[in-house]
Amino acid sequence: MEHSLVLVKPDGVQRGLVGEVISRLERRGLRLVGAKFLQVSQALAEEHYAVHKGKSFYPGLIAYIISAPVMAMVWEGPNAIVAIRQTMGATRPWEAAPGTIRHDFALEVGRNITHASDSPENGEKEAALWFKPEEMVSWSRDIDKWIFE
Ligand code: IDP
Ligand code: MG
Repeated sequence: MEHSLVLVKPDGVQRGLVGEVISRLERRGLRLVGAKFLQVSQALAEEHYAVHKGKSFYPGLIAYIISAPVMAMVWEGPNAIVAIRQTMGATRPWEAAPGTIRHDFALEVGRNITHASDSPENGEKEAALWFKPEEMVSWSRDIDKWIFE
């Protein structure tokens, strides 16, 4: 089962879209295993976005992610990485497919509502960066057999 770190970023929180994002992931069939609402520290922001260090948008990206609280979650499911990024839509909202979160709620790449891990390896890495093992819940749902083949 793959894991993905999902963030509702400061713009999504300020715009009241936490429930919308959670609702879409729930309806997709993904299973929530961890969640917390927090103000991101400079250190966590820099570690999370280390891969983008040196890029022109990096300073703005760090300022954006620490500017207000975020909703951080770990979701799991078969093919969770690809499925969740598909539900989020393309990074640049004007390239996101209709029906995706970034299409339906965003216009600018620097205000694109969500983060989702981009590979199974990064899903595990990011989940471990944001959550302690005891903050994640291993559970099964009664409807799992109707969603997981
Ligand atoms: P992703 O969030 O879809 O994985 P990445 O390429 O990993 O996209 O970029 C991380 C985040 O950095 C994006 O979600 C977006 O908020 C921001 N970002 C990426 N490219 C740009 C840009 O060209 N200008 C401003 N912000 C950007
Ligand atoms: Mg990324």
